Amino acid sequence: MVTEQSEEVRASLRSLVQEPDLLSALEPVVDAGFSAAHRVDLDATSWIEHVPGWLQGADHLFRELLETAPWEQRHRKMFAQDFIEPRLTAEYPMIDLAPQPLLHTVAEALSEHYGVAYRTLWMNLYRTNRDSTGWHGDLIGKIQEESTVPVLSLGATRRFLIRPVEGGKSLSLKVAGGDLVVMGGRSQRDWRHSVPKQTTAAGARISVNFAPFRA
Ligand SMILES: O=C(O)CCC(=O)C(=O)O
Repeated sequence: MVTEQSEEVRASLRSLVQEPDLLSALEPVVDAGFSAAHRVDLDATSWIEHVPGWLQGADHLFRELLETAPWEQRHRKMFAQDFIEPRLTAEYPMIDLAPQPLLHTVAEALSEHYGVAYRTLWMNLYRTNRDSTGWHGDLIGKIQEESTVPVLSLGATRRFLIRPVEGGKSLSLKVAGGDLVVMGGRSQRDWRHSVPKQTTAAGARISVNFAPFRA
């Protein structure tokens, strides 16, 4: 269920935007050669790739999205109860229409490199260390056996976990602003990923998640 941007959401965005301006002096540039990419085979048919520092000067995009994306608070019904999701969410169903030109550049670089035409994106805003995403596979996994899902991180460093669908040991990546994490192969079917809450303080983080279509 989606609600309109409430005064509560607007107030929490204002408080984040008012954080001290830590904009890096670096202009935003993507590493089109993916030179720092490190791929891990999760099993014979699934993989995850971490590209540290893929977007140089990522603070500019972080700030722009914080201020201009259509953030909203979503709710979920589970067992007849209404749960407030522990994050804010925003979507650009058609990347071509997103008002931030850098998102177009990023999508084009990802499409070129991974051979997938990324046309849609959704974003999560983790306001503090208490915001999170629970274990899940993305909806594309219900439609395609194999997929390539890039997630661009902006802002604070958080842990990104992935573990087999049946449970067990998870692989943990420490993901910083400007890093790219890409899940490939059958990872949306056979694996589950999450961004857990943490006890140590963390500032705001935005994840930008790309897909070829809106699932
Ligand atoms: O925030 C992230 O890094 C992952 C987000 C995610 O898994 C999702 O929105 O489906």
